[in-house]
Amino acid sequence: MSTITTETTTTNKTQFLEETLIGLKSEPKFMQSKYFYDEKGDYIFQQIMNMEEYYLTDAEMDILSNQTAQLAKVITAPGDPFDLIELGAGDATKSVHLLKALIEQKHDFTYFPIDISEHVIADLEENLPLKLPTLNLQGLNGDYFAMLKRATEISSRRKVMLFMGANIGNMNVDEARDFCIDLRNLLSKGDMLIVGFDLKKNPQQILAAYDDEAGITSSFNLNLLQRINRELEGDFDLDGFEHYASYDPETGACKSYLISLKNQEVKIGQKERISFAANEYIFMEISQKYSLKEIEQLAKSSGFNVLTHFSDAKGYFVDAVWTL
Ligand code: AVI
Repeated sequence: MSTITTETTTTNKTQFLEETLIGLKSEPKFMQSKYFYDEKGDYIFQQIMNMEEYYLTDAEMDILSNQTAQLAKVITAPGDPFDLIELGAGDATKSVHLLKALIEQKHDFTYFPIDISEHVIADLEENLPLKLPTLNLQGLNGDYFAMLKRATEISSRRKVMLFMGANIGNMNVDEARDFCIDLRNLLSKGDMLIVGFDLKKNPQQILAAYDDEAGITSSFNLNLLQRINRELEGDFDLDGFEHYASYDPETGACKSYLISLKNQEVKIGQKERISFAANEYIFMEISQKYSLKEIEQLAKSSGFNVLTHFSDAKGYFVDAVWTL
């Protein structure tokens, strides 16, 4: 039997409006990539993950589907019940391999998927029990840290945290270190953290993943302007902005922007007006790439010990296993 409970804290409209205005009134302008994921954004992101150019999904799937037994061995101990908490669970297509292996090996664990998207948690609750009827599942919808704290209140068992899909790349290196320190502060000795990192590689290959020919990534970015139009009474002219992606092989920072194609003024809500000069940019997202050495430095600087890492056959991606 699966036990399903959802804790819902809806990211409200007021916060979306406030954070949008802070970003658009800043110089240079920016938006927060967490707002990409409304229902349409979730759908476009699924399309991105299926794109030929977006190698990340296949690479991590290769690790999860071919090295599950080894991974399960590293994170478990006989007779030691634990909680498996996944930050940004998405549709769990990758983690389902691990869940299956852990169930088959008869480990006593509860799976807590945490996601900021209501749709994602609702879908998981509907679909996971169909695939894994004996899974103990408790979906948590909301902010990562609030929900992680909630999970630690619900259960005091050893924690194994999953933060896969290169989600850590959507923070710059300093933010990633602070984020890992905050995680460490909520964890205890013996707990583990598994983090997915996209590795530095041929710059053309990285750039193509974020600037695809069919324009799917472009529509992913532009959807945030549409979301503002839909939810915050905005009047962005989508033809007035163009997607631009860049990759710096030195720093490993892959960045995406929307460029204003003309001088224009955009209304948001009843009283806000934002001016854009021709060629002015809005910084939309970072997708940071790492070397193995940089991953180790990140673990150490945030107080974790490196246990091991799993890499895909092509050497594109790494799931690093850290402990306290
Ligand atoms: C969710 N995240 C890891 C994706 C990435 O690769 O940075 C988001 C994304 N943005 C554009 N394409 C994919």
